[in-house]
Amino acid sequence: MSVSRELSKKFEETIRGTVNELILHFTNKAPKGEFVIVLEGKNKSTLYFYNNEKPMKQKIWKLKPSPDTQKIFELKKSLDVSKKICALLIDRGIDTFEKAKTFFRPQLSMLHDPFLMKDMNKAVSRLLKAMTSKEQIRVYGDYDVDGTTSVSMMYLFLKSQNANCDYYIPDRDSEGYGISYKGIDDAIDKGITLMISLDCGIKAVEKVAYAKSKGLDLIICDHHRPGEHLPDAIAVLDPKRVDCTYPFKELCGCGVGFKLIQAYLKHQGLDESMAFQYLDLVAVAIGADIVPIVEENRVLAFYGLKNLNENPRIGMKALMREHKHFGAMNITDVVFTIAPRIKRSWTHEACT
Ligand SMILES: [Mn+2]
Repeated sequence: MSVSRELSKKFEETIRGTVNELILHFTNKAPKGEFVIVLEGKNKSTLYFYNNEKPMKQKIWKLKPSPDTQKIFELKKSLDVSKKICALLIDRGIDTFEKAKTFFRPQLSMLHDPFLMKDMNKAVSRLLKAMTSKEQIRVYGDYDVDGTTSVSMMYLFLKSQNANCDYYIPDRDSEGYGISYKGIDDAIDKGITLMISLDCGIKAVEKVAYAKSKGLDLIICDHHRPGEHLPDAIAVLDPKRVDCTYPFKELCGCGVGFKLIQAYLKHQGLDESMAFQYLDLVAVAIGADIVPIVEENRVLAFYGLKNLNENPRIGMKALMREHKHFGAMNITDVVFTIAPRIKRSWTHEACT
């Protein structure tokens, strides 16, 4: 018996029931020749069909063992909901009354202190300096949904605070993703002295150094994983920085920008709730960027959807106009209705 046959036989022997049927279903469809099955991860398996040319990869889901019945019983007693729901909650780490309350009733007071984010103090003082001395500020984004909603949010906020600002979204074809030399040169030509990058910038080490040499300061708001070196910006806000102890790592770019707004308001002794009007934009970014909707993202998305449903801004209203769904918009509607329309706008622009 060949190695691959032996492996597949072993695999089939170790699994039963539905999963086994699934495997048989796949194996029936497998191209002629031998196949190898490789197991990976805790809850996910990966099947490789080998057909002497290219391995074809498919993923299947393995069933997680049911949670402990005693645990289910205890949670059922405190929540008074069905056993099935209790089991699903425990599966997701929600195993106490308090955790369930947080999950079902997210509160804006649960949002973390924005100053817990590394460099937030530096970002706020530089922004404040630019605001008080009426410097020209540029909001620099990305062409995807997270990037455009971030720019929209930051631009609207700065304008509401009477800032001298403009915005810039790079052209996908000629400039590509992230901070571009063209964007920097254009900013310098226009007398801009502070640029806030959103959803990009964490890896722009050379470009940020170039901007600095030309007298253009940068505040970076990003959520991508940093490279080996951080750019030499005035402030680098990114919860994925290894030296950032911010308690939640999964914010989207718009979420990081939102934290800067929150911090600015807090620092100025202004009502933090002024930032909450932008949560519709944050919710759209959360949905479109597929960041996990847990913890702080869940609070942001919950209240963002509330804004979208109860008091949509004019642009969002227009994007939702053709929406045939009855009842309230949920995050899936956002992903399949609003996000593609925002995405379409830059593809469209690039075609004209
Ligand atoms: Mn993003």
